[in-house]
Amino acid sequence: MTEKRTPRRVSRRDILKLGGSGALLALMGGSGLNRLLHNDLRVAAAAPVPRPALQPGSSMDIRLLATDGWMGFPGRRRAAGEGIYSFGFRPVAANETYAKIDKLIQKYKGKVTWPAPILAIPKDIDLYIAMTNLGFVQRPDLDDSHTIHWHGFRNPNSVFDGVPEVSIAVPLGRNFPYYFKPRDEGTYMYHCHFEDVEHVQMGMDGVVYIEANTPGHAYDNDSAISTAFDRQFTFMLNEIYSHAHDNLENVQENLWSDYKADYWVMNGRSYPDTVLRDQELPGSDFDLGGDLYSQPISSLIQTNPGDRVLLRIANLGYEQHAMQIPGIPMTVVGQDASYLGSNYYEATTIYLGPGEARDVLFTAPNYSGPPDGTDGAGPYNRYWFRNRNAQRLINGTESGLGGMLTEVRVYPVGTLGAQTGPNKTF
Ligand SMILES: [Cu+2]
Repeated sequence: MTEKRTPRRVSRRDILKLGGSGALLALMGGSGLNRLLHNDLRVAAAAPVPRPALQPGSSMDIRLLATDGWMGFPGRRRAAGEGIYSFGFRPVAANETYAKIDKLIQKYKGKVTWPAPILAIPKDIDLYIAMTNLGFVQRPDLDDSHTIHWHGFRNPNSVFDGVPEVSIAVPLGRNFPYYFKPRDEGTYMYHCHFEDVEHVQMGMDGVVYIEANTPGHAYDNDSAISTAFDRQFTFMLNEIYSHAHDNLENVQENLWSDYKADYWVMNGRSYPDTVLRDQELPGSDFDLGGDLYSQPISSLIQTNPGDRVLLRIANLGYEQHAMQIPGIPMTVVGQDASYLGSNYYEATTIYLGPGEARDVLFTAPNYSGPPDGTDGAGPYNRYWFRNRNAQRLINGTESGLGGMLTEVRVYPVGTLGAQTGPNKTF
């Protein structure tokens, strides 16, 4: 930062880089302070994930890798070389949590997943999320930093808040361990906050929720309206402005004020891909031996009659979305990770602005034949969980139904066993 340069225009990207490199600290304090802080950060980054000794079960280690890759949609299949270029966070297997960065680059660079993994976090634990910036295969010229910003989280210290202008960003090829102490249960979202208009639209976002201490409830102390549930499903709502993705892939400038989405997605897929189970997405075989996909999260809702179904819905698109399940009334019990208590409301349409979340419960109706379809679990009645705006039920220029749409499948009594995890389909 001390080298002499010819003056040039300083972009927003440059300012963010300064935040990530510690130069911001130099501006704020003396050089000795800066050296101390900067060196400490380097030591922290070199260690796997620094943590104090803790009781077993009271802490959790997660590692997320930031990189790029391609996503597949109807009309834009990766197998046809037409995937949509994206950025994102992907998880690593538990035995790779402490792996060296060069190994991770070899194995995962360019193998993005979208959305970022669902993080289901117990309340009151010590949570460590190590984020590693692997860089981009398609854009080696972009040395962007990344951050993790946990949207709506009450963070006592901005160091771990991930807003690069007032905090730390993770430069290319580096690690940073984020620390969180989740005390307020509910549904949140997390995303990269570096060049955030671009990086969020490019795919660096996911759902994180804090589990209540009361098993099977979305919130503790929920006497005003029960939040008990039998099954839960998370939904990350987004739109895709594919023109911007194509511009980034091809090193073209992009005018974000021209934002005009042409795909509308839940959990990184548009209908009919949304109803496929975890490993059925077509054209997804370029990834790691075919057992992990770039868009691994199914949006299919499967339930027995009478089950209480919890929908954790978050919106990190740039449009407001209005969601409906025609034929099934919904009860909104939580909003932006807060229990609504006696302010809960019944609704046929759920409105979510950008950055908003809702916890929604419904009781699955009875199964009444004849079936609307049959899948591996058996015959079912079908309901639609969809955006009420028909112009968002399309895929680009493809004909037919698509977009922000999935199915609720209700089977005869006793068909499904207990759910083993959020969004788990059978
Ligand atoms: Cu980023």
